[in-house]
Amino acid sequence: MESSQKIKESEELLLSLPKAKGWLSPGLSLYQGFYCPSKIVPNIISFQNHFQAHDQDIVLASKPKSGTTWLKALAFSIVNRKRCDQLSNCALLKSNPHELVPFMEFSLYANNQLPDFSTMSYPRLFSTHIPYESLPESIKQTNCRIVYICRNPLDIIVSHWHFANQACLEHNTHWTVEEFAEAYCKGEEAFGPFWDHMLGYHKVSKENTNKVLFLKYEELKKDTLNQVKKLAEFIGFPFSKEEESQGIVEEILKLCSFGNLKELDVNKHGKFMPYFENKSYFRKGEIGDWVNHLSDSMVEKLNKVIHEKLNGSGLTFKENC
Ligand code: PAP
Repeated sequence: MESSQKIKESEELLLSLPKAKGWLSPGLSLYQGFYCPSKIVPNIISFQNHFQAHDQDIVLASKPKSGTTWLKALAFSIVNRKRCDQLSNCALLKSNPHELVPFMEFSLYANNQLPDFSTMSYPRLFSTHIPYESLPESIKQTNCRIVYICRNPLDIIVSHWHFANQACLEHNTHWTVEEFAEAYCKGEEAFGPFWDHMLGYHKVSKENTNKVLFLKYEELKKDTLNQVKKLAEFIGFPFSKEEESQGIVEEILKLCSFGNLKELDVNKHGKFMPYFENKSYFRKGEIGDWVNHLSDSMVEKLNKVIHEKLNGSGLTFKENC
């Protein structure tokens, strides 16, 4: 349990932070340059103050709706493929990927709890939506590895909008897709601005290829086999020639495929957080669904922001035109 003094300090800090409207009550707070759902600011502070990374740790990082659930499923099955004698016994069949690879800020450090890591086996798999700059120092200083998954912002917006409206049904609020996109243009979105989030991890992935592997949802969709092999190698669990010839890589792709995960009982009916049903993490799983939801003028506006903010960085999204 976090000390009462620290809890009081976090609450006081939270009150002092600039605020923005967010779909998840009570909105967003600007903390260390990023907009964060206000209710989890204390969790982030606690994570920053207490977490001690180990060299073998693997951290999966992303902006919401970039492919986190898929990446969790893939990393979990890659790391555990030898622990369960057959992939058909894999825990993924019984648990949502978010339960198997917990979020630091939403799960492990929630409710003023300090997690007990003693029962976790190595390598430990964690996830976070926090920008690189705000990660605890020990994650940056140790040899622990970070895998970042990025996605076309237009698809992120549409995916997030659907997710929010589903969750908001219980709260009687409704956001139009235009309101959502406007908020993204201003950077006033969970863990945004999205450009700072993406560029932070992108920069480190270029400077230190051993530290951050930068994946794109679109590339993972189009060339899943090679991207998954790259992922396995980066996290220290490469596939042997023998495994490749036995078709283990393909088995993992199938296990973690959208169609397979979506149809599992646990993902059709379970709940992993109070508002969010497991099924809300599996909507369409496609590239380019934004064409069905964003107006031409909104796309133009978003593309202008994307171009201005990412210009010169080497990070581009081909699918926007
Ligand atoms: P989170 O950040 O809240 O965990 P995240 O998993 O990053 O969400 O994003 C959800 C998106 O990934 C959804 O996209 P959509 O709304 O455009 O459909 C979801 O459908 C998609 N997704 C989930 N699992 C998979 C998968 N196995 N393969 C491909 N896409 C997936």
